[in-house]
Amino acid sequence: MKKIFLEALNRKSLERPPFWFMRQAGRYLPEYRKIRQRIPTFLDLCYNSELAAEVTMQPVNRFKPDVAILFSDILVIPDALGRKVTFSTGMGPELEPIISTNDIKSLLVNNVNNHLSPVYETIKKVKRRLPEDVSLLGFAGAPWTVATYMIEGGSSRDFLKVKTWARQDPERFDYLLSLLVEATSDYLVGQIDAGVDAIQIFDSWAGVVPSDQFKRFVILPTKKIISNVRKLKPDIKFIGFPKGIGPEISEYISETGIDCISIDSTLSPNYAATFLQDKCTIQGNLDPVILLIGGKTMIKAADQIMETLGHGPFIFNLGHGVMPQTPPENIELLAKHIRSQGEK
Ligand code: 1CP
Repeated sequence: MKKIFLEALNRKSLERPPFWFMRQAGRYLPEYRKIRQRIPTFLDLCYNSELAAEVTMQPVNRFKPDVAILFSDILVIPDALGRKVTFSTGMGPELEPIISTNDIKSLLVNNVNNHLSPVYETIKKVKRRLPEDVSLLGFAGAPWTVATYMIEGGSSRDFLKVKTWARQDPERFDYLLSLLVEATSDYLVGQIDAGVDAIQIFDSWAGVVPSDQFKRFVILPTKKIISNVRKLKPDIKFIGFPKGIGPEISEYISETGIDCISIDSTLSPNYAATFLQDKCTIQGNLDPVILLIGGKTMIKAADQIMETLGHGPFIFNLGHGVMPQTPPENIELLAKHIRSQGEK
């Protein structure tokens, strides 16, 4: 049986777009909250391969998307590198911040495959449970986005510490990024060996990088990861999600070597169809807030996106992650609607 997600990544146009929803597992699902209650911390859940596999399958069972995304987090990389990472409920992630060169030198760059072996177990378990036409997507955070959490010590509003550091001491910042490139490349090769079909690189905070630093801190590290991984895995497909980067998106596509660009909801589908879709597959970009409204408003907005982008290689998705307040029934309705496109 064909995996239409992989066909779209191979630039084929299809009868209906393959679809999945960014952050499709998580707190908005009662079945997720039930499992989460049984486990003391979020990272314990990420490293419990049996439960992580179950949580990966939850949205697949409910919505029948064309893709399952591995249940893990972008911050398992700092955790594997030996930084303290905690997630307290309602607080977001907290990390022991990187301050000095010694902090960088103390990172355990050779610890990744060993520390993250439970994630590889999750992948193997999910592979056994997935229907054969559903693809498994692995992922990692891009070095810039992961570095923001490591230097800020968690989520940030103004990114003051990381931006000051990158401006005042770009060589030292490059050094940190280069270690993240190596660790992330190892991790992604491990995911591919365990069985993922494709990879998404989340650069959720790419949009806060000043334009004169964009090439150095967003494009080059991503390009290096892709070329490192492709040396060992030449056929693997990559999706890039450099959220909020605006017109720099063309350079990101032509320079990094990605096969598919995931666009956020601020970029018009029309722009993507006219200027980007001849260069790579487009993924996106329904505003996740529309999923809180549901009904006709949601279906109309989804139809507009499919009409504009459905003629070329396209994967239906959201512009960013499902919000915790989302009623799962709205996603069920949307999933059914997209699946019905192939039956017309
Ligand atoms: O309380 C809980 O159960 C924790 C909530 C949660 C979940 C369900 C976190 C903490 N991470 C996740 C899972 C997760 N994170 C997945 C797999 C689930 C799926 O997609 O179905 C993925 C792909 C991620 C990726 C991730 N984590 C990103 C990139 C995507 C994005 O949304 O921009 C980022 C930035 C993170 C960091 C993170 N982890 C968790 C939170 C609350 C955050 C964001 C904090 C912030 O806004 O700065």
